[in-house]
Amino acid sequence: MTAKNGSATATRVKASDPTDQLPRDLLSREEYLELFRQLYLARYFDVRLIKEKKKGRLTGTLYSSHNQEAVLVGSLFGLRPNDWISPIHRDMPAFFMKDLRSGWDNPDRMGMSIEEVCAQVWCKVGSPGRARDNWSHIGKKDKHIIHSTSMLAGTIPVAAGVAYADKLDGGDTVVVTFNGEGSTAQGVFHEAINFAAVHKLAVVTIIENNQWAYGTPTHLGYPLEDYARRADGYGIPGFIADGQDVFDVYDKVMQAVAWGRSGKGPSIVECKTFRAYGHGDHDDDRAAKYRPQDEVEQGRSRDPIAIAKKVLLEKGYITESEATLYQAEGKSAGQTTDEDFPPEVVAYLKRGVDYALKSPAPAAEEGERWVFRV
Ligand SMILES: Cc1ncc(C[n+]2csc(CCOP(=O)(O)OP(=O)(O)O)c2C)c(N)n1
Ligand SMILES: [Mg+2]
Repeated sequence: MTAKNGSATATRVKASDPTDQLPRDLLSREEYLELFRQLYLARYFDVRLIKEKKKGRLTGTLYSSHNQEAVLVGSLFGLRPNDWISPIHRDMPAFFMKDLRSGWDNPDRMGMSIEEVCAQVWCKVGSPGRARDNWSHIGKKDKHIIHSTSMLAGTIPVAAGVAYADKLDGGDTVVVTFNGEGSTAQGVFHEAINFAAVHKLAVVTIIENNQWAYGTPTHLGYPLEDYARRADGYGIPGFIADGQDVFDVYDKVMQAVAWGRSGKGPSIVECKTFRAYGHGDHDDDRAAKYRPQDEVEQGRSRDPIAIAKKVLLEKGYITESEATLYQAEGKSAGQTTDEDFPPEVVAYLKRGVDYALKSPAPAAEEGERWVFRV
């Protein structure tokens, strides 16, 4: 049994030979610090958009990933540039955080630019979706990002297809799909993972178990405690990660990725986390009523930035005074200031926001583009 949103380390099926060494043990001090910096970046993206909307400079619904940043950062960090991902509504930072390790400002890296993602959020001409939507209905084939869809779990069959094609071509890329725990009840979730298991496809299904699917709590969505047990039905590994601990997420996802890359097939990684706000910001007020206050306080008490900071301190990778420099942890968007984040993080987002604000909206005639008449 694992605690809800607590430290969870059990692996139901061993994916690798027993060894004392964890994937994180191979990371350098600089890589630890980069993981930490990326947590701030994902948090600041969220905070900044909420503030822009409050200022009246942004419209459209925001689906916050606040408190779930370790799932995104830890899952993406160890991927190769050519690996594929399929993010959904909860994972907006993933579009620009994919392959960030190849250089935040590297134009050739295999991820979207911060300018593109901000243009998408502001519905401007430079947006991948050409202003048809302000959020995650985007993808980019040449950057190996599968187009996101609103149909929950709908990208897993596409991921299986991509992995199948790559396998037929003799490749060894891995496809990582992101899904909420609620989406695991969809029929297509089972069909796609079953297909991937039968054909031993390198598909890693991340289940972001944030305890809520809109207004439905997990006990009304699944009768067992651990969603990783979905894996049992397909005979594939089901890992459980503490979704608040970026290093634990990294370890589990890297084991799943290694399993897939070596040709052994798909796996599931359940990351136990907690949704900080409403389903989207339109739901914030309702969520404050349908979720008990003490549950929310407990769910938000283990901030991924604070947990990573403690690890860095223990390892001697940062000093006590460096640890107090930026203090975004434990604060909701309205409680933070730019001083709570590293200046390079603030500057990076500013670049995207400035680009979006000064970009024009697409011409009205564009509305007919991609509209097909019969
Ligand atoms: C097939 C399908 N059914 C219902 C919806 C409406 N819907 C959108 S998000 C959502 C909740 C998703 O919960 P979960 O999968 O846990 O992801 P989370 O939002 O918690 O990250 C629902 C019911 C949908 N988009 N697609
Ligand atoms: Mg959920």
